[in-house]
Amino acid sequence: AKEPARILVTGAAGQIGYALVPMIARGIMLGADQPVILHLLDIPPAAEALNGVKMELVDAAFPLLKGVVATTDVVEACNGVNIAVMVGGFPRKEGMERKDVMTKNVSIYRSQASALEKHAAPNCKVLVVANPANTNALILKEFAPSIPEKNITCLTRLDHNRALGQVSERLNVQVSDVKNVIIWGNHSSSQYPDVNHATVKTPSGEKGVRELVADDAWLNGEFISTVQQRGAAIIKARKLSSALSAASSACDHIRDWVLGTPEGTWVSMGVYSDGSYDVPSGLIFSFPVTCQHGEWKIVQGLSIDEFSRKKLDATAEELSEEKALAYSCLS
Ligand code: NAX
Repeated sequence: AKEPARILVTGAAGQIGYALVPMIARGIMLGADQPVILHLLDIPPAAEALNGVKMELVDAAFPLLKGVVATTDVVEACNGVNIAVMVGGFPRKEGMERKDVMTKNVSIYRSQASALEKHAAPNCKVLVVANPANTNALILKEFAPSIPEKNITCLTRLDHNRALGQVSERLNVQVSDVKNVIIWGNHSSSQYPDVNHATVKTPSGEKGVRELVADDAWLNGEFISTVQQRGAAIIKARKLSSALSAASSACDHIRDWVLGTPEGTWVSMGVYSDGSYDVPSGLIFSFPVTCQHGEWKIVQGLSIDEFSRKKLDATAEELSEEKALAYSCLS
């Protein structure tokens, strides 16, 4: 039998946490043969609710779940973890300046970076979900210099999955037959959902999404804005932000990273830019990646047309500005 993997979920008393922890405990993140020990962190005002989540995890009697550490102590939470899913953060409230929200999150991610660096298991893989996700991940990277930069990522898989979903609805095909969309850049409305290399499995072989949709105006317009604005549409409908889809895509992100992407398929992950596709290095930027043996690699050599170039540059520009803002918040 495998040794249990220790998985940290921060913000575990929140709504994504509530959807995510049972998925992990059922083996959706790491597979049905991988026992897990959950480390749940939240802040003192949420301690009672966090304990309630722990009670429900016990009540669910998950066979793979070998233990639950529920705590408000960041050191205890980080101790020995193999995977860290960072969902906790300070939300933007009405009337708050961007800079004030950034200051709060920079300080959270700075201190959690140090705790992870000192107490997590060697080679711990980190996924930042909390917004601003790319920049929180960048701060975490900067303040955990001994964690390899390739181990620090942010979630854009939800946007990727949303793009697959939109193509599948439009073409009336199974979502599992659509692949290789790309989310470039920031997990914000400046992200660029790109279908230029995406394909659909059909009875007569793989066909390009552009060819099948045969409506460039839709693909270059409404499709992009629907994916970019999907989070806002969910809030409008549910009066709460995306939770089950966010949790599910966080599982997808880690599963593919650890267990590998299928041959011929890539996924989108926010990773530390090495300058590929002329994206400035030193940003956490969403790229198409393949994963093997627990490591991601940016897919190289894809053609970038002029329309795409502009969109990539715009989202990179926004991330550079966010990075500068984050640095200006460091006291
Ligand atoms: P909730 O407000 O329901 O939960 C957040 C939890 O974090 C709360 O329980 C809070 O007490 C806790 N928390 C706050 N500060 C903390 C700290 N310093 N340490 C540990 N826990 C802390 O938000 P929820 O809907 O669960 O969303 C969580 C985050 O995910 C938000 O930042 C949200 O913007 C972000 N999202 C990111 C997405 C992505 O694709 N990257 C999509 C979904 C989501 O909007």
